[in-house]
Amino acid sequence: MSVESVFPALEPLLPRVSKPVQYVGGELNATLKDWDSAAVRWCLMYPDAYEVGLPNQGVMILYEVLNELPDVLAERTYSVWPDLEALMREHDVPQFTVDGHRPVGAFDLLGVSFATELGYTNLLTALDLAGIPLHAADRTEEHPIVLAGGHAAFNPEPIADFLDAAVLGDGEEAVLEITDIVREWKAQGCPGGREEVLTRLAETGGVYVPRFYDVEYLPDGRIQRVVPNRDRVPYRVFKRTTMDLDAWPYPKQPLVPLAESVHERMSVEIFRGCTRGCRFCQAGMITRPVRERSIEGIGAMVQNGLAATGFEEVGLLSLSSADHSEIAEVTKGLADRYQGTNTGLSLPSTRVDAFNVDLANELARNGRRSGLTFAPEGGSERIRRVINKMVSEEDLIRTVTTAYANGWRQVKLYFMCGLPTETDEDVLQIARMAKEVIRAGREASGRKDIRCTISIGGFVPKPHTPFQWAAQCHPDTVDDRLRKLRAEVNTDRSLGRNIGMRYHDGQPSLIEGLLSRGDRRVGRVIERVWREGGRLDGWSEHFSYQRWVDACASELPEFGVDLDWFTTREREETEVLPWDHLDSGLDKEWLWADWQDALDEQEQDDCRWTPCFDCGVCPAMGTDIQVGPTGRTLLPITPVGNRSPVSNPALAPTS
Ligand code: B12
Ligand code: SF4
Repeated sequence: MSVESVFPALEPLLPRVSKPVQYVGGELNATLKDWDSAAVRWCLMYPDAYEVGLPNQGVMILYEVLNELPDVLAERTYSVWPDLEALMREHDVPQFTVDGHRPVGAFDLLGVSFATELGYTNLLTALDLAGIPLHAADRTEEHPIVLAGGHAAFNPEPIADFLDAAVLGDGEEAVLEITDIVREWKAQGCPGGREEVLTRLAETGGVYVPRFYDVEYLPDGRIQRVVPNRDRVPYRVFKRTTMDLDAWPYPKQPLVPLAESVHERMSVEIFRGCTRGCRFCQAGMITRPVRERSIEGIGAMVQNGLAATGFEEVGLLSLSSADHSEIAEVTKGLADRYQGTNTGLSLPSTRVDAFNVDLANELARNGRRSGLTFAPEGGSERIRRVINKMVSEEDLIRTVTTAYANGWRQVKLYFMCGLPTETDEDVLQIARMAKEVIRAGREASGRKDIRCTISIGGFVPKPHTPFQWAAQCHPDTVDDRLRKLRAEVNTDRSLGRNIGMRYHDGQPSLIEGLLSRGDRRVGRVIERVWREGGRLDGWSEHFSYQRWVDACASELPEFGVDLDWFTTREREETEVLPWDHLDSGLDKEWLWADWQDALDEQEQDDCRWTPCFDCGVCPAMGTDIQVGPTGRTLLPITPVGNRSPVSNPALAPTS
């Protein structure tokens, strides 16, 4: 049955809201397919405002992978701002897609990509506006299957009541399998209804259906066990891993935003996974093993993507881009190719290493030499041993000195506050380090106008990391340490005025901590916060700490737990964690041993260059690290103007 566009009802509202262009759709490379001829219809959502959501690579990839199937249609939706939400409620306009302005409630599946837990209340807004019951248990065959993915889906328990299913890990192949199952079930006339299609998904072992699992609690509030409550459902759900990135060169046709967005550039993911072993980093742990894209694959994606979009900047994206085994060849090859054009190339923040300054110099050949970003993460060598970020103060000074000597004027350093075992002294070291950086930089560059910005985030312990057992630091302690740090920066004005300091206060991190390590009981808190007006919690102007504290105080005592219990409480080895039945491949015993090593200030090597240390991922997932050097030829060195073909015909540009 055909579905009408809601645009005629939406259009008159747009002049009354801020940034209306974000709701219009029709971006370059957007796809709009015929509704009636599609066998399976996906709506993909990034649960934040358009300006944050549109550049999201995960959604872009899945959108394209799905739309390439002739009988499948995928459209996108983003969170609407509160001004439009109010008007939509007043005029009965449902949550809509930006592609066809079709009501989200009419799709077969609503796939939501969670990079951060602070998007949970946005899910509830979208469901409610779409007319989809908030609770999965209240939905019928009329409603879409609500499916979560992205990093936060590795512990979807806090939103378990609102989800029909969740997928752990890479989505490229998973969405195709899910599509096959839904297509077949629909073609058979939807036998057994919603229950049956969810069972078919669950029985693959790679789709988690929370309602098929019962959680039993101990009298003290801890979890006793999580067990499947029916046959055909596995005890543990495994994560998905896309092994050969060259076989998945997506997005081939990146979307170009209509309105201003957080990323005005094209990104090419040069590898996935990271085995550096930073103990705080959930992304590094859950995306193992490392899988590199080949030099030719990267070159073709850059060339095709630029041709398809007209972007003038390309970011080489990954969790630690300078670690690609052929990064020097990649950067030199690209810099040669785009020399003399308007194309800028960049790396995201990198490890502290002088080699990375060479890379940055290479990439900046074409243009501005503004700022470089490094991530030492901890202020003292002691705390860096705890978090397994092996950088000495000497390395740092040498690296930034090289940067300033090479004409870079601005260095940005990322740190965290509130790390396990941290003391005031560890944090104050950040100020001393920054001053040393300015001193050394002035000497190396012979200039006084250099800058160093220190950017500090509150540490949040995350599931599937060695710090999953750690007590989260209370926001009052974090704020107090940051105040002391500011005072320390300012003790010497001649240096302090060249140091910028950016930080967020500690309160949102505590709520992120609740949502990261929470269990199903936290769902009640999320719902209450949303009912009390909680919207767009990732935005400081909308976030209300008090609303979350009050909701915890109302909803949690009944279970004998509270906000502190979920956040500032250290867990014991034997405690059943809410995500233990969700298999990221990491061996829990290995994680515990690594947590003990952290407390003993013992470091762990990177298995890319040292023997496997048995974290468990490769045997559990049947995978292996995939790194070069491949010895394959470089990108053609001919500048783009001359357009020579790439050496691998399979990866040749499409235009
Ligand atoms: C670019 C980027 C940003 C950009 C752009 C965000 C955007 N719109 O995409 C900006 C600067 C805005 C940003 C902001 C933030 N980011 Co950020 N960001 C990244 C970065 C560098 C790349 C993300 C990416 O494109 N990955 C590649 C894509 C392909 O992977 P993916 O999105 O996970 O998608 C795959 C799967 O997850 C899955 N999948 C995803 N969605 C779905 C949905 C369904 C239904 C299914 C089936 C599958 C599926 O399929 C995809 C393909 O395989 C990552 C680090 C990294 N390399 O991953 C950090 C990262 C994702 N960000 C992170 C954080 C913490 C943030 C912030 C919260 C920081 C802050 N304190 O403000 C904000 C949150 C913004 C917001 N409100 O959402 C963390 C996430 C922490 C975690 N959970 O481990 C990461 C991992 C960095 C890190 N190491 O800490 N970020
Ligand atoms: S199993 Fe071994 S090789 Fe694979 S990611 Fe873990 S430590 Fe590295």
